[in-house]
Amino acid sequence: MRYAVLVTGPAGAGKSTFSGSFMTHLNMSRRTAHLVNLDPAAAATSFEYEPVIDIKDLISLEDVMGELGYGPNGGLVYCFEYLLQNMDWLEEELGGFDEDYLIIDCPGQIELYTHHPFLPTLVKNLGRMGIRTCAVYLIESQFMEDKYKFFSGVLSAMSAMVNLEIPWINVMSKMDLVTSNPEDPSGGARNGLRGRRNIARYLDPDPMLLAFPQDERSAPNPRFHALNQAIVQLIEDHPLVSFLALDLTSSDSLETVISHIDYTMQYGEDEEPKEPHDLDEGDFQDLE
Ligand SMILES: Nc1nc2c(ncn2[C@@H]2O[C@H](COP(=O)(O)OP(=O)(O)O)[C@@H](O)[C@H]2O)c(=O)[nH]1
Ligand SMILES: *[C@@H]1O[C@H](CO)[C@@H](O)[C@H](O)[C@H]1NC(C)=O
Ligand SMILES: [Mg+2]
Repeated sequence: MRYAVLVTGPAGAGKSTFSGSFMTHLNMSRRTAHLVNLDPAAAATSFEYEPVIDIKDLISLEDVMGELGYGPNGGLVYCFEYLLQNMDWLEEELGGFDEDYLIIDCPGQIELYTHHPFLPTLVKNLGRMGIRTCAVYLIESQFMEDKYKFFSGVLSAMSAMVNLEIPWINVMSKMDLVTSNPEDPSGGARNGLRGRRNIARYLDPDPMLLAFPQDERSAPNPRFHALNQAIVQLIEDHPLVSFLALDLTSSDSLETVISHIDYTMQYGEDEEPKEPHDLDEGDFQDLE
């Protein structure tokens, strides 16, 4: 069985950093993993590991901008169209990996997650090739500083989820920025988060965060009241969007996220079924 994890989310969410830590963790668990880069704009320096497949070998944003005179946004769209038309290139490249685990570092263009056919087509192709796929959607912890920003992040995650019919895990990345100091009596207040309880309300979103503003300054324009109510209702009706906290400075945190990914993809189920609470206890060896 082959496995692929799509590492998705907006630009700067920490996708490439997480992909690298993920690679290291799998290697230390003696599991063979390969990095695939699908971001035509990725800087070579953003990779801790050399990608085995790199979209830049097919087309790079730099070339598109230089030779075809596109700006950065149009250039990216051109790159994705080009990859869509050359899916056989990707299929051929992916064909070389048996029994392996592929970590696919995706681009951060938000259009890709809302209405572009690129990811759905990719997922369909992976499925056809018999590769078991799941997606991880990262948003960074700074999104929790402002509840409106946070809800825009939740909505982008939801819209990505409904576009791709594969198992899905939402991750709140860069948690080291809000929980770095356990002694911090403000419990993250400096980040606009009034205490740990509030962090929990964001990770498992409480729609009332949006419904009842806590202070005047952040009160929404009354014109948006109906829209906010509709969003609150949506999140209550579809309690799909909760986040796993990812703090890369803690190996426990990384292990927890990876065990959820393994469980979601039923990694190693052919060997022995596993319950997620077993995984949380940290016995990963049994999965090999
Ligand atoms: N503090 C902190 N910074 C991070 C973390 N992950 C990534 N970053 C930083 O966030 C920026 C964007 O990360 P990158 O992985 O390139 O994001 P991508 O655009 O989603 O691939 C870089 O400057 C990283 O060093 C994290 O877990 N904690
Ligand atoms: C882990 O990484 C080392 C060094 O790059 C490599 O030699 C080894 O084969 C890797 N292990 C696995 C299981 O891929
Ligand atoms: Mg990146």
